[in-house]
Amino acid sequence: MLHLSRRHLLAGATAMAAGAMAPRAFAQAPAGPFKLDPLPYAPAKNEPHIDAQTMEIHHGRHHQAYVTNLNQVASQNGEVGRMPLHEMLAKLGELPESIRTAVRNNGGGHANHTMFWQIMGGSGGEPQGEVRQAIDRDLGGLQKMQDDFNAAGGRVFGSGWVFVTVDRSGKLALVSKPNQDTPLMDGQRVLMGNDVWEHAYYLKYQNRRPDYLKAWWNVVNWNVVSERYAAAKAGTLTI
Ligand code: MN3
Repeated sequence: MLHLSRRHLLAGATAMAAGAMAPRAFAQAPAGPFKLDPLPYAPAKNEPHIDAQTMEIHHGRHHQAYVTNLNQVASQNGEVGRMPLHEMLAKLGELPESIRTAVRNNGGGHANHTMFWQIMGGSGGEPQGEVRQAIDRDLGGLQKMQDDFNAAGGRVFGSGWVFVTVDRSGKLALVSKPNQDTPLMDGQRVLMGNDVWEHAYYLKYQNRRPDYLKAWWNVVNWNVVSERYAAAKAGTLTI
């Protein structure tokens, strides 16, 4: 009996190893056209404010799922993936109704998280230069902007995001969205944003979303935010 169990275990392990070496076994999950970029830094880079395990699960499983689901939709609908993601999200109403919700949720999720990883991995502090001037001019200064941003994030009922949008003239505004909606769906551009889904903070902060919102500023990469601001004014910022 023991011998049999051991043989079964070995057979199972062999099959798993073979499966891992044979990607064709997973051909039902299309590889593109959408791709999950690796995190631009180690998962522990945002410690202690955002723990490494949260980063790994959030990027490798949650974001991966949005990409996988979006590719699934694309594999059945030629028009999905033929235009850039930000354009498709701005034209959701032109997509067939049967796939609109799937593209909204998974395309929004892909765009939001792609932005999110970019603007983290820094060491917080204060922004400099033009983006700082814009924060002072349009959002009442850095402290007020952070307070208002955190308050808006705290008010999101259930899952969603809080964003700072930026227009072609460089003007900033604060906006929150439910689920995986994004200002891209309104034809706007996102300077930066924070994810207030529980999966973004629950392991470390449990129900204390305000603590997470406050701590998150310690990992913002203001250099990347400044680059996004310059790109927005140049008309080259997409997601
Ligand atoms: Mn998320």
